[in-house]
Amino acid sequence: MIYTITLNPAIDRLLYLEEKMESRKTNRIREIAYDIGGKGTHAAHVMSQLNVHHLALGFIGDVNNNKFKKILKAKHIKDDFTVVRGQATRECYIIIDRNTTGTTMLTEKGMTVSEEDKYAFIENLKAKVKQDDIVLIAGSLPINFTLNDLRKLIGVLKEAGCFIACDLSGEALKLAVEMAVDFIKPNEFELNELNSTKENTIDYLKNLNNNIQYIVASLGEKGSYCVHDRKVYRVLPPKVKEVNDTGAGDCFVGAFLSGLYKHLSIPETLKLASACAASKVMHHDSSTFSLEDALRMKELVKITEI
Ligand code: TA6
Repeated sequence: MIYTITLNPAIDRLLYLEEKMESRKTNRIREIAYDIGGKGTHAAHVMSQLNVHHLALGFIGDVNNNKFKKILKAKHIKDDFTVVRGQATRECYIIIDRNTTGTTMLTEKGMTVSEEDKYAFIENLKAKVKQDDIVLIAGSLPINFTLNDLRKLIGVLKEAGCFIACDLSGEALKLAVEMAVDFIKPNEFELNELNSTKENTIDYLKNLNNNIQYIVASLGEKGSYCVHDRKVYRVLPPKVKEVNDTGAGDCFVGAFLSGLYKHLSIPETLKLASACAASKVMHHDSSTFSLEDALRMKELVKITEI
């Protein structure tokens, strides 16, 4: 089973503009749509498409529970979120213009979770997670969920003995590295922050691999590096027409963990993940990708060991 933990999920409000957004101008909205938001839920959607046994966990607010659950259902995501009373799941705004020169994301802070909410969430997790499971913690932390709470959460998973994957940033990512989780996916900016002594990137990743089994360093449309077993793989995605890159990294993580879960080889796992992410950027919303296209594009992904 793969559990995804999205501590601070969102409803993505997709704002399609007539033209490129500019300051000091009236930016007309052509169309509005909604999608599931939050990094773990996106990964869960990929797992559902790849027929991987999954369950989405985390916190959701009861104020707009129906709206959120409706989107989860449409995306075939099975869930057991801890419901936070009197709070609303945040909305994040994704701005997409007609000429698609990249999207702009505006994220709300999210809800406030109480000590009782955190307790209920941890107890639910303790009762579920077993040694053979993979658990992904992804995205930002809600208000009042501290680094100490994250330390406790990772500690509970360590005790269960499961595989721990983290798609986190900032101090939360540093903590995941310090606690030697099994998977991280820093982007270029996060990698620079981690590599504070500015060591050569490949050497730094190899050193990190002494404590962390799988590292994917994502470079956006330039692909990624993956380090596992002291081997470094350079991954070049197929060239596609990008319309919305939001959620592409989450899609990669969902497919990568699904590949591990299905015991695919590393090159096969990387091909699948890269092709799913490439398909994602060709779609307008934050989570949709075509499995059919991904399976076709898999063979166009270039992997070299360096
Ligand atoms: O990666 C895309 C996305 O999950 C969006 O759906 C959006 O809601 C946002 O990221 C949330 O990011 P955060 O880091 O605040 O959890």
